[in-house]
Amino acid sequence: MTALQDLKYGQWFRGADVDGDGFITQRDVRMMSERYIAARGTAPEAATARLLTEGMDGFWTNVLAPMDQDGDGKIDLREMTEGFRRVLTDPAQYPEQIEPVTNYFFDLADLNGDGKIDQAEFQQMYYSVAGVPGEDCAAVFAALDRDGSGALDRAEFHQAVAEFFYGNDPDAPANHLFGRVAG
Ligand SMILES: [Ca+2]
Ligand SMILES: [Ca+2]
Ligand SMILES: [Ca+2]
Repeated sequence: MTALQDLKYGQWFRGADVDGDGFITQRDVRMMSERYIAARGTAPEAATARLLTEGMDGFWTNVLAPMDQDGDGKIDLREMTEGFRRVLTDPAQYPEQIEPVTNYFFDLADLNGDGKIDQAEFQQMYYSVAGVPGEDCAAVFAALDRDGSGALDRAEFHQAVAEFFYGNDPDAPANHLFGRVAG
């Protein structure tokens, strides 16, 4: 596997370690859900909020928790990198592994509910939740919006997330989806 994937996974790890203790735990995953929901201003009991929380819990149980090699209940950077490399080998698995969570996230990020994520919506979610700087967001958004329509539809968004997790193209704009990576 490649250095590029290590860089991408490392960037994702920094965002996912919400409390900054150097590990991803179930608590981080819960806090991530809460932040997305708070950024959206959605009531936690609303359907989209509940679905995201359940989806993220499932992502923890099915994808992250099995990476905990030493069984301490925490995923460190090495465990996560090795786990992603082991598990995320086949883009054909995207519909089972990542698509459900991405769908909930899309619904939450689509603030005005028009089925598309425009630049302001994109920027708000990434800045307020993952701390991705606004200028990175603007550049990534422009590159992902290939037809220049000013918005990402659901298919474009899935394509970007799939490229981030499975792709190996150093020039793919989706590499920077969770903050700029070097190289
Ligand atoms: Ca943590
Ligand atoms: Ca561990
Ligand atoms: Ca929208």
